[in-house]
Amino acid sequence: MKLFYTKRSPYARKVRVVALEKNIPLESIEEDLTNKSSHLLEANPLGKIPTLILDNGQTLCDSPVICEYLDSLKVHPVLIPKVKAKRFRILHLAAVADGLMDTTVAAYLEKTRHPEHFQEEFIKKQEETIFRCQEFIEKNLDDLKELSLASIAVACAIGYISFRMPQLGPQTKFDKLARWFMIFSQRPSMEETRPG
Ligand SMILES: N[C@@H](CCC(=O)N[C@@H](CS)C(=O)NCC(=O)O)C(=O)O
Repeated sequence: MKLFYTKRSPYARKVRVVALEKNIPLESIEEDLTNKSSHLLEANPLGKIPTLILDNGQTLCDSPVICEYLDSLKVHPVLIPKVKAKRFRILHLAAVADGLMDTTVAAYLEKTRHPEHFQEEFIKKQEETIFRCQEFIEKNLDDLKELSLASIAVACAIGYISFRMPQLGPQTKFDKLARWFMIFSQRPSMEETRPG
C-alpha cells in the first residue's frame, strides 16, 4: 500500500502512527503540497494528504477512513473498540482531536499568510476553541489511558499545536494533559513520526 503524506501533517502523522502500532508496512511517498504530483491528483480529486492507495489500486482518503481501514486489517492492537459504548466514546474523542487539528491548521495558516494583518477576531475564536478542546480532552483523560484511535489522534493534535503554535499547547493550562502527552510521545511510533 502506498501512502501520500507530508512530514508535518498531523492527519498523515495519525495514519503513520496507526500503521506503525499495527505493524502494517506502508510505502510512504512524500508530497510537496505547493506542487502536487499528478499521481496524487489522479488518485484523490481533493488533492489532499493523507491519501492511501490499496494494493488493488483503490484509493482511500480522509484520515478517519484510512485509520478505520488499517484497523480492520489486523485484530491487534484494537484501535477502534467493537463494544458500542466504548466505541463511540473513542470515536467522539478522535473526532474532537481531528477538529482540534483543523482549528490549529486554520489559525496557523491565517497567521502565516498575513503575519502583519491577520484577522484578530478569527484568531481569537480559533484560540478559544483550541483551549476549550484541550480542556474537554483533559476531562476525558481516563479514556486515553489505553492505546486507541483516540489516544493517537489526541497525541498527533497536541503534537501539531506544540510544533506550530507552542504557546497554545497544554503546558500552561492543562498539567495532566501535558504529562499524558509527554509520556505518550515516548512511544517509538510517535518518536519516528515527530514533525520537523
Ligand atoms: N480531513 C482530512 C484533512 C486533510 C488535510 O487537510 N490535509 C492537508 C495537509 S495537513 C492538505 O492536504 N492540504 C492541501 C490542500 O488542502 O490542498 C483528513 O483527516 O485527512
